[in-house]
Amino acid sequence: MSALDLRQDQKLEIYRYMKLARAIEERLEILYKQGRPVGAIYLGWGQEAIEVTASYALEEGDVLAVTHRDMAAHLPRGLTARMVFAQHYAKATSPTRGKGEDNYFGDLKRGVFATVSMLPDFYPVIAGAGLAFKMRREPRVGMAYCGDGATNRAEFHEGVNFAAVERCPCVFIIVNNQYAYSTPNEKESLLANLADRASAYGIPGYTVDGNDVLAIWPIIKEAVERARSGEGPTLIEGKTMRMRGHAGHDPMKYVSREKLDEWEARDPIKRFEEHLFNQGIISEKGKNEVDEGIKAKIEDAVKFAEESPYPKGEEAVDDVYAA
Ligand SMILES: Cc1ncc(C[n+]2csc(CCOP(=O)(O)OP(=O)(O)O)c2C)c(N)n1
Repeated sequence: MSALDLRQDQKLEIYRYMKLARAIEERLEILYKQGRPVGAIYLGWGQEAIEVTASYALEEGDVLAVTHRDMAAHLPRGLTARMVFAQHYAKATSPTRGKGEDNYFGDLKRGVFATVSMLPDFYPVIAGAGLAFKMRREPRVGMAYCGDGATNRAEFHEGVNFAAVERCPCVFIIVNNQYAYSTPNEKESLLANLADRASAYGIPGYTVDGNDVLAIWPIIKEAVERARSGEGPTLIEGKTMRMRGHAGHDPMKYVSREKLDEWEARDPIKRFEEHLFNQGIISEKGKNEVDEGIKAKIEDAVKFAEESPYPKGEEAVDDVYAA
């Protein structure tokens, strides 16, 4: 067995993170409709395989920078359901201590940069983090995520090109969920595979089924190791589908029922669960235990968020920087 094969315990961990992400979003969607969170919700429902498997390949000391829809990617880094709900409620106990809402948060102690709104500004930032690691001769890796739409912005080009030229230890993930808000892939780019752009930067690029943990893992793992051993960055596109609107207010009328049904049949959690059952890695009893554990975690996290205080007025400008 090589590092490119997932061990059973790793498979179970990825499975738990994916299910936790889905359960968090299921509850967030309900709470949003009840007007409980203070801001928007950007769900990554349906994207859990690429979201979780990519960041799971990082190690302690590595850094991760993700965007508005990538809550699931935070979980393998140790961010908790309590943090996610407290953040959406803008409570004093949240990672931004009530100064932000939705997925605009991070935790430097866990190597996760706090998300910024502008897309894909984390590509150049991660290139910079990679350059710092290289200059300090630290065996650390930086990973950035962005969506398919974001790849058409200048920062994407600047970030990937700089990292390529400087051989920065970076892994760039494109979560291709078919749409940028209501704009479909074919109106964003003429390329069938966005990872083909890698050849323009002289680096390896891979397009992978973003709903298949087993297909994603070896490609990401190899890219992380490649970066760590000084061979430079890799661009990886995971093809997936956003199964909810751009944000909570969007009924997604621009996507046909047939298309959603097609992707529903490829649901990443159901597919991975089937694999775990077929391999005897999980039983019905084991699955129920996972579900019960997650249910308890969600109840605890929502209660924690609901009961936490809002920040005090006099803390309004603490840790706030303005130019
Ligand atoms: C530079 C910039 N322009 C516009 C926006 C507003 N905006 C936020 S998300 C989004 C769509 C992004 O699409 P994509 O990159 O495919 O990611 P997805 O939302 O599908 O996950 C837009 C236009 C932004 N955040 N930054």
